[in-house]
Amino acid sequence: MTASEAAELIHDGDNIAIGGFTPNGDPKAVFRELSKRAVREHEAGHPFKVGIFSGASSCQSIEGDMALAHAIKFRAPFSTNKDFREHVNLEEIEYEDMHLGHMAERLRHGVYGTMDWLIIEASDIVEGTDECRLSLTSAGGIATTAARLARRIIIELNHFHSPLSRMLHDTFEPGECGFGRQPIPIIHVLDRIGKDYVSIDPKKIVCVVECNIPEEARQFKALTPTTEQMGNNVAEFLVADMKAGRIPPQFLPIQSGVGATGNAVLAAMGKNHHIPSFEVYSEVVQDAAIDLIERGLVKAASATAMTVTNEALHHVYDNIDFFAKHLVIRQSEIANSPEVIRRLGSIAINTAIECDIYGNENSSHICASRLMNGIGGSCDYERNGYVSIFTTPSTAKDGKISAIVPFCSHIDSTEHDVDVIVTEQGVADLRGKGPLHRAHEIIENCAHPDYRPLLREYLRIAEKGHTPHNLRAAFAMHDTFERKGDMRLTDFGEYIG
Ligand code: 0RQ
Repeated sequence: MTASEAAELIHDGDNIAIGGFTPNGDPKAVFRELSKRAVREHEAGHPFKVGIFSGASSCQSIEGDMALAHAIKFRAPFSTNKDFREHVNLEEIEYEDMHLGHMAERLRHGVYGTMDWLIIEASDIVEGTDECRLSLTSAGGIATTAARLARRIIIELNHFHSPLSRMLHDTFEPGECGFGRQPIPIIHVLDRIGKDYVSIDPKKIVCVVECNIPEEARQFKALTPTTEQMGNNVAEFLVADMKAGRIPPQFLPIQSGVGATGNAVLAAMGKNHHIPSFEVYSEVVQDAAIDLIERGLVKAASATAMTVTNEALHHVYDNIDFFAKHLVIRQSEIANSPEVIRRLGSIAINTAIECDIYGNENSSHICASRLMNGIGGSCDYERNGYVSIFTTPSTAKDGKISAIVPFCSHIDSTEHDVDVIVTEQGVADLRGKGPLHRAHEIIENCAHPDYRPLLREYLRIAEKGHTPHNLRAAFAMHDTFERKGDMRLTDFGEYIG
């Protein structure tokens, strides 16, 4: 079928599960037609909105164009798309921002109702009478579970990918809770415990759409002195922890989040001569990780997606025999499993929008109300990691916003799940410290010098207690930014009289 014929099969109100994870490995051809169809339906006065369920964020052709077409009724579990966020913040789309590691289980438990469709990208299909074996492309996501649960399946056979992509995959679905569920038997980063394909009931396959479409991968922002310094600070902190005997000499697997900062942190670790070659157990590998694998600085990597540029992806395909020995792509339920993260002792490194002086962290909302992206897999890793690190530049928007605030305007990882905060200014190690000790550490080591006097003043006006706060002034810096456009203009006197 053509992509537009396939798009005609979808009905208003349908729930669509998709393959892929981040902008990589997503089906693109049918959604490019579906968003056009939604516009036509709306012009003709017909309602047309669908639910979209995935492993993580997706690409412009899916959540961006469908949001612009006013065609998303519900979306979970993550997004990094500007158009999508705009329509969520207009209260047009219901979006559940949730842990990526829980998504497959929620689908199994029917939390989102029936999945009318799975639209999935493949690099190859091996047909059989009882089973079709589908080779995934650059991501694992929720493919195995969604293929089993969806009523009907559309496969995009995308020749942009190498059919050999299959060599990277390990698909495994855990048993059901309450029925003697077995442990997930991953002991080492590269352990393979499942199949290298997704098994599909041929009766469910409605059509195959052939295409040749590059990934809609983002280009990474170039390293800046700030991101490089944050990367160096993380690397030096980890070296000191290794010297102190808290991290064993063979090191522990690293998890590094999405975005420019995550990429910069990994690049800085690769440059630090005191860090031995290490392993990665993460939800995504970005370009920096691919480079480090090739240079032998990363010995083994496990992820649920290659969130890489098209150049890096083809480099992997061209050298698949090498990369298949060093990289495995899993289902997100396994990559983000608390059990496995805890067993391996992953060091979690994710990016915050803001942290407060007691260590609470916000990675999803701007000034409380407005969605940025979401939590993604950050809490899966931060809650269960061996050491839980959040990085953030100390300021945003040319210094008008401090990333260290008295109280986070939205909280994703609580102070109990945050061990270390790193900015370009320095490192606050919060382990073994009470709230006031933490506050001094964060203000003096991580806040930008422009904001340290304000944050010290906040502590002075806070009511005495275990975690001192002043309820009238806790959001004064945010409020001042909203009213005057610069947090540096905060006058706590205006709030406490
Ligand atoms: O805005 O794009 O207009 O310049 O946020 O910030 O500094 O470019 O950094 O690309 O690493 O993104 C937290 C959003 C950071 C990301 C976040 C503005 C800033 C800029 C982007 P512009 P940077 P990054 C998931 C793992 C989710 C949690 C996570 C993210 C834009 O890393 O989505 O890591 N994390 N999950 O100016 C107002 C502030 C701000 C601010 C930054 N305090 N107030 N704006 N910005 N701080 C992995 C998976 O699950 C796949």
